[in-house]
Amino acid sequence: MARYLITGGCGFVGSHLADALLARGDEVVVLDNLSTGKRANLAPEARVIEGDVADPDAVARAIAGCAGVFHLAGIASVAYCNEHWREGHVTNQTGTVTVFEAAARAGRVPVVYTSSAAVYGDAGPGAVDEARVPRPRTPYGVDKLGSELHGRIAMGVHGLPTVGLRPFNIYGPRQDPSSAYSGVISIFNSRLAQGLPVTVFGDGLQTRDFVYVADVVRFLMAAMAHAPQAAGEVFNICTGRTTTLLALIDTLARLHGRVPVVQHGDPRVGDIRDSLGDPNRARAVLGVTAEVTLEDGLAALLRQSQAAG
Ligand code: UD2
Repeated sequence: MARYLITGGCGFVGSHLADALLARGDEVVVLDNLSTGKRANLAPEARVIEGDVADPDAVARAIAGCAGVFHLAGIASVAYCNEHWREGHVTNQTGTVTVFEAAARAGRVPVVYTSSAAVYGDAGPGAVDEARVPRPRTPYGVDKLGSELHGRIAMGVHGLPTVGLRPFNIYGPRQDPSSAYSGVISIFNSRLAQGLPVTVFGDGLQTRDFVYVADVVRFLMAAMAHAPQAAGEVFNICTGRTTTLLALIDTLARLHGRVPVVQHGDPRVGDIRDSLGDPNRARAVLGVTAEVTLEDGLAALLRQSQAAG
C-alpha cells in the first residue's frame, strides 16, 4: 500500500482513478480547486485538499509523504482555452511545472501526467504514433506540448522521473454534460436522453478515437508502474479505432431507442478533422491496451446515467 496524490482528483478521470487506487488498497490524496470537479464524484476515503495546481504551497502540502503523483488537473476544453488564453496557460503549463518542481523537491517523487492528443494538431487520416512531429493548432495543444518538454528534461536536470500520456477523446460516467465545453459524448448522451436535438459543429464527418474512462485508468496505473524505465517518455492513450461524429450519433441514438434530430452549426475554430491514435507503443512498453469497445462503453455510460436519474 502506498499514498498517491491525484491533482484534479474530483474531476471526471481523477475520480475514477481514485476508485481504482482505493480498491487496490492504496491511500489517495486529492488536490483540486473544484472549478469543474465535484467532491461528490470522489470516494469519501480520499482526502481532499482544496487548492490550485499553480500554487506551489498547496502542491507542496499535498505531495508530502506520497509515493507518486498523478497530475490530471487542467482545463480540458480546447475551445475554452482558445477564449481564455492566459488562464489556460497558467493552469495547463505553469500548473504542470509547479507539480514537477514540487515532486523534485519532495524527493524525486515520480509523476505521471496527462498531456493530450491535441499536441499532434491536424495529423490527417491514419493513426499517429508518438514519433510524429507535434504541430499543435491551439493554445491548449501548445501548453500540453510545453508541459511535455518540461517533463522530458526533468530527469536530466532534476533527476525526476515523469511519464506523459496523450489521451485521445475520453468518455464515460461522471463526464459533466452541463457545460458547452464538455466532451461531445456526454453532451450528445444527455440531449438524446431528453429527446432533444444534437448540434454538430461542421459536417459531422470529423473523426475521433474515443477511449473509455476505465481504460484510461489502466493506462495511468501502468505508466506509474513503469515510471523508472519509461522516465521522460510519452505514450498515446487510444484505441486505434476511428469513428465519425455522425456514426457516433447513430450508435448512441440506437442505444437510446430514439431517432436523432441533428442540427449543424459552424465548425469550431482550430477544430481537428481527424484524430486517431496508434496504440502500439503503450502496448509494447507499458503492456497496456484499451479493451472496451465504443458500443460497450456507450452502453455502460447509458446504464450509469439512467441509474443516476
Ligand atoms: C478533446 C478533449 C481535449 C483534448 C483533445 C485531443 C474534451 C472535452 N476535450 O478535444 O481535452 O484531449 O480531444 O485532441 O474531451 N462537437 C459537436 N457538438 C458538440 C460538442 C462537440 O459537434 O456539442 C464536436 C467538436 O466540434 C469536435 C468533436 O465534437 O469536432 C469533439 O469535440 P470535444 O469538445 O468533445 O473534444 P475535442 O476533440 O475538441
